[in-house]
Amino acid sequence: MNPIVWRVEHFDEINSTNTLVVARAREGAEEGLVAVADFQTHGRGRLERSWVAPPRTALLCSVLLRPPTEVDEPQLGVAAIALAARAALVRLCGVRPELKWPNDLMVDDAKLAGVLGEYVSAPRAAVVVGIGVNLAAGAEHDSGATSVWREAGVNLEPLAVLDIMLEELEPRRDQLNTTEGRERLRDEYAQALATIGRGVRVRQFDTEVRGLALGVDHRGRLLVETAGVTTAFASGDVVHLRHDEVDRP
Ligand code: BT5
Repeated sequence: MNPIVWRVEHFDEINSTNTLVVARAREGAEEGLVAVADFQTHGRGRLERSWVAPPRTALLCSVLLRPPTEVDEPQLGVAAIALAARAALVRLCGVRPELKWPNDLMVDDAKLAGVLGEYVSAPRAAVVVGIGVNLAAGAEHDSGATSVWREAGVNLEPLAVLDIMLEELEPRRDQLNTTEGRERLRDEYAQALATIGRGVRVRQFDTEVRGLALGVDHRGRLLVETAGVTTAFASGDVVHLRHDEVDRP
């Protein structure tokens, strides 16, 4: 296993760390490139949504991974960085967010962090995973968001969180490289996902499915059972249903 060397590039201001790292991936940059910014002018969520954080209130970073070619979608990379961020927060301040499939870190139904995974196919397969973690007061985007400050009353430095998160990402990045490793990563992901075992509504493009989230498969796709039929979702927006909503059509 090749040890990874993280090469961190720090920007005071940038359009989006994901946009930069995707561009570098297309230029052939090696695995391990990390972009971190104090502020993003065009922070991106999924599906053209925006990610908003005032200057220096959040960890805003993106990482370039080059897993083997059988990993041809970003979801396991999303899992790896979400789990690494969660482990870093536990170590630094005791906050243990739950993961919500596909890309949220949540505390009591409020969004603490979001992950954006992008797959780049040429010139060589790459997965770019970016994460925004709300740290200081003011990072909370709206009433559905929270921050480490709000949850734990501590001010964490973005670069200190990045350091520990990269330390935690290293073994999970190794796992991405082998079939057995990916199984272990999948198991850790399934354990951390509050989505599993819940009634869910999954919206993908213009379709909506309601069912029971059974688990995640070896590619990190969400398995949802509806009327005896199991569907695997590679992407989508998920709503966790309340227990009293589960059986109603
Ligand atoms: C995400 O998308 O949650 C992915 C967010 C990824 C952000 C990181 S920051 C570093 C890197 N560079 C980038 O340009 N992006 C990545 P999604 O699940 O689509 O959620 C987007 C929605 O989250 C928005 O439509 C808002 O409703 C909400 N939102 C925006 N800013 C937020 C914040 N700071 N905290 C909580 N929710 C926020």
